[in-house]
Amino acid sequence: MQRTLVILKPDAVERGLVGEILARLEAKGLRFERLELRQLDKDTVRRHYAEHEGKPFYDGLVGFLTRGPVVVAAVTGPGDAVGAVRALMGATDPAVAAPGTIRGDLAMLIDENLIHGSDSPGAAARELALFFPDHQ
Ligand code: DGI
Repeated sequence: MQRTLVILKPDAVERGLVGEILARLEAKGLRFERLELRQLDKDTVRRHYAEHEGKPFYDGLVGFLTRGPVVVAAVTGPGDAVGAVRALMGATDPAVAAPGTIRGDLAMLIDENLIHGSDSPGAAARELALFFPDHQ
């Protein structure tokens, strides 16, 4: 079993796509150990996206992730759960994300690309500790 962190970003909540996106993850065989609607604060988002600090889109990204509630989830599954979520998400830029993926089917803009999934097992461990510090 492997674990990963998923965030359904504010655009997913605003557009009423939470059920659709969670259904895709569930149908793949992934399960939710923790699942919570949460308003993120800027400090948490800055730490989560620390690797992007200083880039031109960083401030906009922090503003976007804090503009309304998100769904945060600790997701698990047999085999490569990290890779499974990344494959379902599709490319970062929805303009080039493949049809059949969440971003490819449901989004248009890189600034509002619906979903975050950890990009490696190491990142997953770090991000799960940040968002669910009491989760073993
Ligand atoms: O893991 P991803 O979300 O696919 O991509 P990432 O970790 O490289 O970037 C995190 C988020 O930052 C991404 O979902 C959207 C935003 N981002 C990344 N690169 C760009 C960007 N936003 C803009 N406007 N321009 C970029 O080049």
